[in-house]
Amino acid sequence: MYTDEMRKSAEKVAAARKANAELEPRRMTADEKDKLLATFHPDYKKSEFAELKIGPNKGEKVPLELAELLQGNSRVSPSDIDLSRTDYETDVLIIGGGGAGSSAAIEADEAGAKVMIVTKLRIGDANTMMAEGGIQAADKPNDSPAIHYLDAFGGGHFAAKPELLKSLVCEAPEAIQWLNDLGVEFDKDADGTMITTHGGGTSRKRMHAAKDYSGAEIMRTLRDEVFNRGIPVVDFTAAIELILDESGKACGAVLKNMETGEILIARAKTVIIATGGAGRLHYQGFPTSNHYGATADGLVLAYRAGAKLLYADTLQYHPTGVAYPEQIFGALVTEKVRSLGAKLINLDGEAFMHPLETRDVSAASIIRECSERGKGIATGGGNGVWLDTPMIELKNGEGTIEKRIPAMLRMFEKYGIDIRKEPILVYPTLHYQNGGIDISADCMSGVENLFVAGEAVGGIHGRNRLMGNSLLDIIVFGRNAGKNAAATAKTAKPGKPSLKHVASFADERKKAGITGNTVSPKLLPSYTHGNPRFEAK
Ligand code: MEZ
Repeated sequence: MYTDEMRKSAEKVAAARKANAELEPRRMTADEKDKLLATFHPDYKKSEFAELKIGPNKGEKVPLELAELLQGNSRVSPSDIDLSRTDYETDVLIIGGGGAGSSAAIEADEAGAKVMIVTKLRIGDANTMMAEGGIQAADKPNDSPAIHYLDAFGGGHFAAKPELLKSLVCEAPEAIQWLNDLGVEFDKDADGTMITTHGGGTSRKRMHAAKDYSGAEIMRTLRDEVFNRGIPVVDFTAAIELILDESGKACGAVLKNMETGEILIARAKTVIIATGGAGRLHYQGFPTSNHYGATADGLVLAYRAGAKLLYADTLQYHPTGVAYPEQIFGALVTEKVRSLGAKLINLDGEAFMHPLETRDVSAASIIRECSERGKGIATGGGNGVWLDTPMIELKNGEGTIEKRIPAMLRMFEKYGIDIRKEPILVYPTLHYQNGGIDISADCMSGVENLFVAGEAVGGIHGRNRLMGNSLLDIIVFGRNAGKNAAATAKTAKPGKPSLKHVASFADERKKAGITGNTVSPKLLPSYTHGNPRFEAK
C-alpha cells in the first residue's frame, strides 16, 4: 500500500524501532511550548480569524467560517412564522441527539419532566459516537479529583472556568459508575477492576475505555436507555431558531423537517442545546474526525438569541488524524495508540517528541516537523509523520493491538496496512471545539431557561482539552443540564412566544453594514451543496 518513498523511510523506522522504544524523549519546557504554539498552532494564525461586528461577543475574534455563520441571515423571516401553532409541546426540549442530549433526556425524564429530543440527523449521529480512546475519572487509590483538576487546568492553559472544571472532575467517578450501571462494557481485569491508562497531559492512569470504541459503546448504551424510557425522539428535524417569550426566556424552537422542508413549532418550558461541535466547518482547510453534522448550529442559535460565547477562538486539532491512505484522510487515530506505547517518528526514523504531550503541543510539534524542519513524509496531498504502531507489541506483547485497539487494526487493514507490522502516517485533524456557549455552574446560558451541555459549551476545559475529558463532560453536564432544566420547568410559565430577537439581529446586521447572503445555522457541510440528495431543504 505504501509508495517506494514511504517504504524507504519506513525501513529507517523499523531499523530504529528497538532503540526508539527504549528512548524516553524529554518533555518540553513551558517556554518551549509557548514558542512552539505561537509559531505552529493553527489557533495563532491571525489571518484565519475575523472580528465579530455584532452580537454579545462584538469586538472578539473567531475563525472566519464561524464569524460568517454567527453573523449570517436567519433561515426564517419572523413575520412568515405562525407562532400560534403548536406541533410539539413538552416541558424540556433537547436540541441534539448525541451523548450530552441523551444524558440530559434520561435525567430530565428521571426527574418526572416531559422531555423531547429533536435532532437534524438520527439519535447517535454525533461526535460521541466517534470518540475512541476513553473517558477520564479519578477513581483509583493513587488519584483524586484534585489531581485531575490540576492536570486539566494546566493542560487548558489555566483558562478553564473553575466552577465548571470542579464539577467535571468531582462528578467524574459517579459518572463512570452511572454508565457502568446502565450497561457500558468498560475494559476490566479478570477480577472486575477497571483498566485505566494515561492520556496526553495526565499525571495518573485514569482513562477508562471500551477498547477503542469507547464513544460508540457509551452512545449505544445511552440510546438504548432513551428508547427504553420511551422518550420521544424527532429525527431528521433541525432547530433553526430559538423561540423566546416576551421577557426573553427560552420557550421553544422553530424546527425544519430535513426531508420535506416543512416548518414546525415546538413549545417548551425550558430548552437544552446539545448540538455538539464544528469540525465540518473545516477551519483553515483541515480535515476532521467529526461526524457529518458537526456544523456549530447551537452556537449560532444561542448567539442570535443573545447568549455570550466563551473562547470561540480556540479549536483542538487532534495530533493524529490519518494522513494516508486518502480514503480515510482526517479520520481519528486514537491517542490510546500512544498511551499503549507507539511513538511519533519523522522521515529519518527519529522520535522527535514525547508521545504524550498535551494535544495542542503535540499537533504543533508535528506541524513543525512537516514544515520548518522538512522531516515529514510526502503523502500525495501533503505530509505526515509516522506513528510507530508495531512498538506497541514490542513493549506489551503479541495480541495487544487486537485486544486493546481492534478498531484501529480494522480501519487500516481495509487498505492493506497491518498496523502490527507497519507504522502508520498521521497529521493533525480538526477534532474539537474548545470554546462554545458560556454557561454558569447550573448549565444555564446567558439567556434565561436556555441550558447547554456537551461540546457546545465553552470554558469547561479552557483553551485546550485533555483526552477523555470530553466523553466525561457530555455525561456530567448532560446529566446536570437535564436535572436543572427539569427543575426549572416545574415552575416556568412561558409568556407569549416571539421571534423579536431574530428581527433585531437582522437590524443590527444591517446597521453594521454586513451584507453577504450566508444563511445559518448551516445544518450540513458545504460539500453537500449542489447535490440535491444531500441539500438541507
Ligand atoms: O477525548 C478525546 O478526544 C478522545 C478520547 C480521543 C481519542 O484520541 O481517542
